[in-house]
Amino acid sequence: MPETDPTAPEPSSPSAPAFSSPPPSAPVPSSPSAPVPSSAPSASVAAAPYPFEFSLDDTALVIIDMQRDFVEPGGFGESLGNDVDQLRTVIPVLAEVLEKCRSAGLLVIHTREGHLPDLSDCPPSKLARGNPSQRIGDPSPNGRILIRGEKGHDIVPELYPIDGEPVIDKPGKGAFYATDFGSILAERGIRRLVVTGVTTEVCVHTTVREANDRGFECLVLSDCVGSYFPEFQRVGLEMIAAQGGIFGWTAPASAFLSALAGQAHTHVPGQQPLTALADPVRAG
Ligand code: TIU
Repeated sequence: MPETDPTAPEPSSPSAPAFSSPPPSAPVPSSPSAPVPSSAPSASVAAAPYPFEFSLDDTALVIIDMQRDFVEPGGFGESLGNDVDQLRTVIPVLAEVLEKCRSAGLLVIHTREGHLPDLSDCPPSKLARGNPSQRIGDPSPNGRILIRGEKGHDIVPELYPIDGEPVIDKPGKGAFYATDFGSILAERGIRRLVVTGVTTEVCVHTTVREANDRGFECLVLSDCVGSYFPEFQRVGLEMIAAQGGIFGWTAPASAFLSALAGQAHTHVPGQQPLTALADPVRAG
């Protein structure tokens, strides 16, 4: 990549208007969307570094960016030089987790990384970063890369959202930045997140770190998150649970599903139907 002069004006796409970052938020209260402790958790997952406890009514399954642009050839992931097959291995395991969570009445939230067609929400630095073979907004077999409304931007069919499941469209790597993810969690009394999706060291990590700082407890399912790099997958998971769970917990899907199965048997559907709370929300 050619040397760049840091004092030179930002390169810009001819059709892209000036990037406008979201307005600075009002002074941050001590904890803007801080989860309020509810009743004692009723389920326990065998996790690292110690058991992760949760209840059906205070926990959401979060599926991060399982979009064609990351897991299919010709999209954003491949344009960055990655082998997308590495990520597809999570799909069948995650599909099972999704089905069991839906059956148990757990809130399910999906995210998608992407940008407005005019790229006004895409920082020029993100557009230029990495000197990719194709840039965000360029044409691809699945439409314009990482642009909302295009086929490549959408979620893979195996994990497609159903009515009532919020879909958070985010311009960044983290799910909280410039979205209403935090307010949706607060409205629904969610304080724990079971986190899945791609990629482990980028959007999963960023979201878990953002959530951790906001007071949420995160369990990352180790075989439901994927990286283009096996080493990053291993180390990325270790980082989360290190230092006594500095960012959260990790466990395989099987451990979470065992705990969920115990809950599903004791849960009385209809008493507090979560689906009634889950109005269709297409955030963003
Ligand atoms: N490049 C990479 O590993 N990931 C991303 O750009 N986005 C997400 O992780 N979703």
